[in-house]
Amino acid sequence: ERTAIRRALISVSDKTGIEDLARALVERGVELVSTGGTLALFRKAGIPVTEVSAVTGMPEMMDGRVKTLHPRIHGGLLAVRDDEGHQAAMQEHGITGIDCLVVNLYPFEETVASGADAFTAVENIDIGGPAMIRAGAKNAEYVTVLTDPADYATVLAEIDAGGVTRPTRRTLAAKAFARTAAYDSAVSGWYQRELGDGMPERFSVAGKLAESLRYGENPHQQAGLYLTGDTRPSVATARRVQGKSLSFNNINDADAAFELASEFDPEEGPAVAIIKHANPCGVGTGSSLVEAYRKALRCDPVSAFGGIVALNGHLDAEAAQAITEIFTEVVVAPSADDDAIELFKKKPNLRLLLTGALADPAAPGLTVRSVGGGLLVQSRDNGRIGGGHLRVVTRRAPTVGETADLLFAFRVAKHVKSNAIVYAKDGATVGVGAGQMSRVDSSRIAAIKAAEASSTAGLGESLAKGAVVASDAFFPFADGLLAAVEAGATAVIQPGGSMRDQEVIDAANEAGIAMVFTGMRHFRH
Ligand code: 93A
Repeated sequence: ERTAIRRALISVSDKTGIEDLARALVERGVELVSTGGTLALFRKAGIPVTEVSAVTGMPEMMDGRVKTLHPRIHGGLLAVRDDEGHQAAMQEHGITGIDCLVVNLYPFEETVASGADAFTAVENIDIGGPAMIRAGAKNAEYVTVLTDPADYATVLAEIDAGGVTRPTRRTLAAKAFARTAAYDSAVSGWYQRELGDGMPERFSVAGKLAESLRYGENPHQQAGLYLTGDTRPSVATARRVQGKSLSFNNINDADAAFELASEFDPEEGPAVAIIKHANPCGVGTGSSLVEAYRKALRCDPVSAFGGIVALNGHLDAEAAQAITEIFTEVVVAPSADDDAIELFKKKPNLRLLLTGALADPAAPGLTVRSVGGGLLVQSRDNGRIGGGHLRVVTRRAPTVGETADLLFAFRVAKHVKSNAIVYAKDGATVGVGAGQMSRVDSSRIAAIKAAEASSTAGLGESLAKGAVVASDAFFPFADGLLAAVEAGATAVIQPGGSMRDQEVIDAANEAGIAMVFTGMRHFRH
């Protein structure tokens, strides 16, 4: 069951650990064959190696586009060693078996992530590498395929123990095909982005397991975090500065928190979002992060316990201090002061994630969710409503202060599970109604939350008094709006577009409140 390695082809872009591996193989009597750059490195290191062109009898040509694409290489990888016909073909055409293939690919994903132009991206689509990987992996019965430096040591140890075992060859083959699948899906994804917004004819998702998670949404479910290769700032790719690993739910909530905080341009001032169960239980803005945090916390301090906090700016010690005053699971920020990091050390259970920068809320991209038997794919909700999009539909127009709060509330509502109703005042949420099957229930819940927050804060009247209200979708009837009016709201923002818009507008006029339509809906399920 163990296969001996007599001849290895090495062709790598990522040269990590390659010199040591090559040397170790040569010491074990293995003949090495290599392509241009890899060969040059070995020659320089004094490691004996045959150039691939000496094997193929053809020069590497077309700027390296054709180096290993040759029957002497692919025959050597694909030949069934104990098949007489295959043996005869090898004899006849001067093909020698390749028992071990060490290949990693042109760095296409990294090239695209660095913002390279289309020409450079295309030049970095590896053709010969994946072809060899697939050939070797198809013939895993005889060939050992190494696509990851992390596996070099295992294979060397097995060679020393008498040869590479069948389970290892098969495991490496599975990994090899996963790599070429992910690679092609990265190429296809890039191409689709180049082409624009339309939905692709085929959609594949490929990710690399970054971390096995302790369990999924519930303890009886298995789970893992897979990276798609998208290197834009995100929770999935963030650096964990302290604390134990994150759970499935933590990652989901931290992602929601980070995406929401990223809606608020730091140039317009600090903003903080506190998330529980993927919904914001408070969002605040202010002249400092600590002020923004305190305003966010005031909205629903009970739910904020054990929550996830995301900030739109560099975490300072003052904000860090305030955050540690209640139990918080995870804090996400683009970056943090040493003082803040030092302060968090006193709370070893608190996880700090640094993303490097904020996410671009207007960026294009696709979102995926699985349904039985398929995948639902859509372009991400990168719609953003600004002052210029608002259409005043009531007799009274909102004041300047109301308008600012209306835009703030609508931006928050985009990140609240539907049906979403958000009350806001002075740049902070004061009541959030999320995830109800009826809009009027969300409206009532938001008002109740506002009243609770007020009494917790020791205020005489509800924070909903004089607040504004955002609704993620139109009010189908006047009742949801009336619930808001009853609670004391003075202005409303909603997409509009209901058959009964006029009824709702009439109710608003009667109550003397201002209402604006955005023309854009922000469902989120
Ligand atoms: O341009 S290719 O698609 N054509 C090929 O025939 C070929 N063979 C190997 N790219 C090809 N490779 C790739 O070259 C390997 O996958 C590896 O990433 C890279 C190593 O090149 P070098 O040894 O010249 O640095």
